[in-house]
Amino acid sequence: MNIVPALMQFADGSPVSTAADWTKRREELLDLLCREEYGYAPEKCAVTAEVTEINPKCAGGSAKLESVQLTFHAPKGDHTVPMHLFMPTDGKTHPLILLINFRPDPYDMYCPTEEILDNGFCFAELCYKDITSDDADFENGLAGCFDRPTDGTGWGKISLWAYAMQGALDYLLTRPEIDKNNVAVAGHSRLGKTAMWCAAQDERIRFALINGSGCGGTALEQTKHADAETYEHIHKYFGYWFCENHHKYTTQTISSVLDQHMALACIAPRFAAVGCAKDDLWADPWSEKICCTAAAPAWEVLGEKGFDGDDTQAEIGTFLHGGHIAYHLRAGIHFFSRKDWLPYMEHIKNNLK
Ligand code: GTR
Repeated sequence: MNIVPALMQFADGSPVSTAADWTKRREELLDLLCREEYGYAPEKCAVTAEVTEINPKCAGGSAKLESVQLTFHAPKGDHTVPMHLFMPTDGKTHPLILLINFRPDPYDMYCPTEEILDNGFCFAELCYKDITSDDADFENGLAGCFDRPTDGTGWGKISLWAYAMQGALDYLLTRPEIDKNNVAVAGHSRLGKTAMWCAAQDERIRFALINGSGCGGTALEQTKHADAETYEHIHKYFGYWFCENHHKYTTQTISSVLDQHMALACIAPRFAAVGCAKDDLWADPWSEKICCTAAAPAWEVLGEKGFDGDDTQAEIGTFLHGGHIAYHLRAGIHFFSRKDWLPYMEHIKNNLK
């Protein structure tokens, strides 16, 4: 498949053919994605944390739950984001999954909390609206604590949500209960886009669990199928998720500049797991699979297996996990299901460092 623009080619047209080339290409791509899609995030600020409540026995008694208040000390003020942090109480360190979710409930319909803990993970949750609202208001919450560039490259909301996940990690990685080598971020839909963009930028993250992320996530724009969301649609209703520069792109004009395989590829040589539901045509599971194929050369130039699949349409029950990018397709609709979490946890367990 000939995806334009080429992933393995620098902007000046020269080839990306060594691991050292890829390191430089990744920097170039991250800069392109900041400038033309998600917007540049604010400068890193200090984050402090306070544990305000501890439930020493939760989820059947084998884990504890801490309520943590994360305070971002930003140039225009402080903003505090609550976080739930579950940790098994067996005295061992455990891999972490950090979920950015739609609701603040620790036992939410988008996460089988007890099952995640039983699988030996620490589990942290942020609610995206506690960071900043899901609308075009750039003055509330953490958004109001920074000046936002007005030259078209200023952070969209996805970028700011991802920024807050990174701030949460600053704290989480200080916790002795957490295995720092095995950190995953997860999200669904708009928050799947967010988890992907977070992992693309942050090399502390070993696993990105990217669920139903679709347009602006892991669905390749140039291959969009009938009934799929396109850039035109997303800009009309959710333009504030992206930087203003992105609004000029359509499915037709994007091809010479960027596409979503570039964002996914920035996770190389780490691990990404892409999951979708068969009836979620809006997110376009097929274009997500093509995107995995298109991103794979980034792993291959680093000597790793990229994607153990091709660009044909998947059957229900597909779980391709022989490479660093895993892909699964389950039956059903747009949702972050237990049937998504199971392959994600398996992918992590198979690839622990
Ligand atoms: C839809 C949007 C998608 C997806 C979804 C969600 O309305 O068009 O891009 O992000 O919302 O977040 O549930």
